[in-house]
Amino acid sequence: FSFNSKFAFNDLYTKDLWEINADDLHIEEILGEGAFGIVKRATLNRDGCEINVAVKTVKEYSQDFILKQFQEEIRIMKTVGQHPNIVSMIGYSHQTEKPLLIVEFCANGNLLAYLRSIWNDLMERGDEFEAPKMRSLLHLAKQVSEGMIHLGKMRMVHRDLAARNILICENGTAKVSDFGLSRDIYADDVYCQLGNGKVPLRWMALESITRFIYTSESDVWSFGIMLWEIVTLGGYPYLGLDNKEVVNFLVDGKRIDIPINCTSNLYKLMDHCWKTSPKDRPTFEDIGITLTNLIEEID
Ligand code: ACK
Repeated sequence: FSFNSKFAFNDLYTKDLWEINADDLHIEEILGEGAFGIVKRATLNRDGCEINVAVKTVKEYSQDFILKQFQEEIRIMKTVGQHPNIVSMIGYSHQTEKPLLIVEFCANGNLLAYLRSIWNDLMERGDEFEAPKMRSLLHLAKQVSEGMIHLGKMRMVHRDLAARNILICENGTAKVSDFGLSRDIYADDVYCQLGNGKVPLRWMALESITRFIYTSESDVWSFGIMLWEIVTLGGYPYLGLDNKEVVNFLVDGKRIDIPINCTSNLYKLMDHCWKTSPKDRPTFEDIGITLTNLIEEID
C-alpha cells in the first residue's frame, strides 16, 4: 500500500454506512405528531431511484432526555437488524439541525386505525363480520408473532406491543414498529404516568405494572391484548374501568371476558397470555403454532 491508499482504507472503516445524505431526502407531509416527536413521509433518492420512506424526528427545542431517547431508538433499531415483520431502519442523518431517523414506509398505516376502519365499514353497511376477514386478521397476528420471535432472538424486549404500534405495508404485511419516539403521538388515555415515566398501562403485564419487570413474557401479555384489539376491531381494553380499577381488577386475578364474535379457542390463547406467572404463558413460538392451527380451523 502507498500512503494514500492506506488513508482510503481507513476512511472506509470510519464511514458510517447508515448515514444518509440529507440532500437525497425530500420531506413531504406529516403522518403523525405528538408533544416531542413527529413522523413525516419523505422520498429518498437511492442510486437514482426515489423510494418512499418515513422520517422520524424530534420537535423544536427538544429537551435533552428526548434527544437521548431518540439516540436510543436509533441504537435499538441498529441492533434489531432486518426481519420481514419488523419495520427496518434505512438510515439516519445528523447533518441536519435535528437528527432524523429514516425507516421503511408502511403505506397502510397502523393496525388499530385499520381495525377501526373495518368496524366503521361494518357499522355503515350493517354487515356481519365474515370468516375470510377474520382469517386475514389472524394472519396479521401470526406475522406479528414472527416479528416478536426475531426480537426475542436478538434479546430485545419491546415493552409497548399494541395494535397502534403495528404498521401495515402496501402489500399487506404487518410489521412491528416503534421502539421509542412514537409514544407521545397517541392520546393520553393510552400512556399514563407511573413513577417517572408514561406507560401503556392497559397493555402491560401485571409484573410490569407492580414490579417494573419487562421480559419477552411481558411482551406476550401485551400480544394477548393486541389479539383482543383484533377480535373487537379496535376496542379499548378495560373500557369502563379507570386506571386504578384496572390494576385492582388484575391483582384480584380477574381478566378481560371473552368478546362477542370470539371463538373459545382464540379466547383461550389470549387468556393464556395473561397468566399471572410469566412462565405459564406461551412463548411467541407457541403462539405462532396456535395461530396457524386457528387459521386452519376457520372455514
Ligand atoms: O396510521 P398512521 O398513518 O401510521 O399514523 C401513524 C403516525 O405515523 C404516527 O406514528 C405513521 N407512521 C409511523 N411510522 C410509519 C412508517 N414507517 N410508515 C408509514 N407510516 C408511519 C403511523
